Amino acid sequence: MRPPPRTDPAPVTGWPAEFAARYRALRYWRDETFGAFLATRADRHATRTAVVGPSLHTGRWTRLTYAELDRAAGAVHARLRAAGVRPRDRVLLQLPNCVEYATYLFGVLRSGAWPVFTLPGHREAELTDFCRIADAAAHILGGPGPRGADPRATAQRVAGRLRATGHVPPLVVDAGAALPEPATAPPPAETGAEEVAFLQLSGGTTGTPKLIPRTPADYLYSVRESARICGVGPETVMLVTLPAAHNFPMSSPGILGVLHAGGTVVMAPDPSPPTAFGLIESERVTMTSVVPPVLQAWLPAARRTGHDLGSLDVVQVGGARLADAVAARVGPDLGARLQQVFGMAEGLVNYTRLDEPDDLVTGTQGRPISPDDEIRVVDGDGRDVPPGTEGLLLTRGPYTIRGYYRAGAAGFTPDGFYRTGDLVRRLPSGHLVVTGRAKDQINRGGEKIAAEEVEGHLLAHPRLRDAAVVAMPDRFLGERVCAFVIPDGPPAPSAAELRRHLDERGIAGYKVPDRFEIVAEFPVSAVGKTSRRDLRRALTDLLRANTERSPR
Ligand code: OOB
Repeated sequence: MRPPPRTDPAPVTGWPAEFAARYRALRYWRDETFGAFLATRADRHATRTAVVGPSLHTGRWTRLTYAELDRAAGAVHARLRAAGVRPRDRVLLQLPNCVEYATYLFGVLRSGAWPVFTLPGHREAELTDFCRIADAAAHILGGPGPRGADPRATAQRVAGRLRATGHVPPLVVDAGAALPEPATAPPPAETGAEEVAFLQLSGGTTGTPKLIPRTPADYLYSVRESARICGVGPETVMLVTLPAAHNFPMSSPGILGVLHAGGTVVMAPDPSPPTAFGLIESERVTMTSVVPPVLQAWLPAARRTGHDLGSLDVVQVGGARLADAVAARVGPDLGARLQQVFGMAEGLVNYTRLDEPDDLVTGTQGRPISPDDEIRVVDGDGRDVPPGTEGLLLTRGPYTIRGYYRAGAAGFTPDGFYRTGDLVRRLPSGHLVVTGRAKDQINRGGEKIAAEEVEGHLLAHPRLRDAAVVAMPDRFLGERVCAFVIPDGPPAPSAAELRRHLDERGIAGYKVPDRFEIVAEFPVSAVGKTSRRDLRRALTDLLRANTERSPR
């Protein structure tokens, strides 16, 4: 048994009472909790297939009906309870795409503990941060980790780091182990629909990660509406190719939207064309969600594949900007309808609608889910720009948070608008076109990387005086990571040595810079700060000069 939690969850900045009352009156917010969510579906669709995918436990391809998923979630709940996990404890959920993703997700939710949606690629640096911030009671893991790493060994290193700072390490729960008899399942914990139920990860812009508190009331509103907008029903078969922890495959409409409607979720172990196309054919997949680089790999492969992709009706693309020209190829090459999705784990999700004309579907990133999503497009001083002009996107609404977990309301305006850091243009139809970004974040094929976080790790190198991390344009991933570093005198550490240093720090592989530039100084802005914008410009010039020198 663990000792009782040392700290209660710190207050979460919720919606002001008058907003909450309005969202309730409009029936956006309802009483449904996640424990009830699955039980109701299991009653309604008992014998239908809920989840299909590889099993960590048996190593075999596995199908679970709604009744079986509900029973397995009950068994997970029993297991967690026996291990001392209590309602409102925080539990890291770190699994590859597999059937256990669903059973453990619903098992944790049923127990009333809060899943923290970590990615399979996260390593000891990220996991230790999450454990410290959330005071995690348990860490659910399984399967091989990134590049074949053993997640149990990673968890041991996390435990060592936590002990060194006086924190109690989380209990490790192996999702590959056999579950106890389902007969012992305790009833779902009694938690409220407007209480926090889980923590999503923010893409982040600062040195410390931010956790996003979401409630059943706000999240399930976005799930129900997403399912409706995307035409999800009992016949939907959704292929999950992105890591399930991401907000996009989780809820837009994702796993939850499909289970809400009685459809089937197919867990793809990887998004490569052979794996994905094989599953589309064998499972008669009707819908999937991908990031632009995955789509770009699929399009040419679809033209020469021997697999029958005829069941595929809707391909959702989001997480990063989709080029208009690539968007236009979805219909011809995949024989499916495109839906663009511009969302964020903090809340707001925009969709192009399935019945909208081609120019809106290929040329915009959609419009908000809710009539009560408030959108402002402002200049640097916070003043609304004229319609159609580029500006910073601010938003608030019935499923957009008002503050991060244990972080107050930093990142929000005094009247509760979330500062997305995205640059957009708004069309008269309400559609948004994403034109750029004004936040220190790199979007590497949909994976978000906070510049400051990587800089912090680089600066821990004894022979670096300064580091600045910026986005580098990339034909395939959209952006990659470039680190400019100033050595502390000669000889400068090599790129290989800096990579080794970051590997020893234990950061996720996708955050390790793709390129290092050793420089003597950084350009500075008018206020004397390192100008990342000038660095990006210098990098663009450098890359252009390189391609001109070595034409292919
Ligand atoms: C999704 O969520 P996050 O939290 O990983 O990242 C949010 C950020 C946005 O602020 C924006 O910068 C970028 O990702 N983004 C896009 C985009 N979709 C997301 N930028 C341009 N075009 C798009 N279509 O990425 C997310 C959450 C729910 C649904 C879909 C994506």
